[in-house]
Amino acid sequence: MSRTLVILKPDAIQRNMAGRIISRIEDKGLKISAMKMVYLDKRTAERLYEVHKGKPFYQSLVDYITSGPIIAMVVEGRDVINVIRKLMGKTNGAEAEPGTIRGDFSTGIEKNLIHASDSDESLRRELPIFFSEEDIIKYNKADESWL
Ligand code: 3AN
Repeated sequence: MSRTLVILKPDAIQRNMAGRIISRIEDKGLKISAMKMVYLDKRTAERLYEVHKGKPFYQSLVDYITSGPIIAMVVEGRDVINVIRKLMGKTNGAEAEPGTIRGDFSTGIEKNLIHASDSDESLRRELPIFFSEEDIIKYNKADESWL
């Protein structure tokens, strides 16, 4: 079992898609072990997106992610970083494959509904922005032995 950080971005909340996106995560057999809705302040947004500092879309990205509440989650499962990246689809919703979250629900490259850590290194940097170890709930699910 491994972990990843998933963020449902402001457009997911505003477009009433949080439930559908969470369902896809559950349907895949992944386990949600922490979840909270937060309003990111500018400083935290800049920390989350520090790798993009200097890129032409950086300021717009910080404005967007702070424009409304988001839902942050810790998701667990086998090879979960890669599995979630596949469920999300390509960054550009217009190019993302049908069947993926972005491919089905987004045509945006910036407003693309969901973020997930793209590597162990990103996870180590991003997860503590939202959750401490005590926030992550340790529990067994009834379907675990079937996955
Ligand atoms: P991903 O979210 O697929 O990991 P990243 O990490 O390359 O993609 O980009 C982080 C976020 O920055 C994207 N989710 C998107 O909101 C925004 N972004 C990336 N590339 C662009 C771009 N060319 N124009 C505008 N926004 C972008």
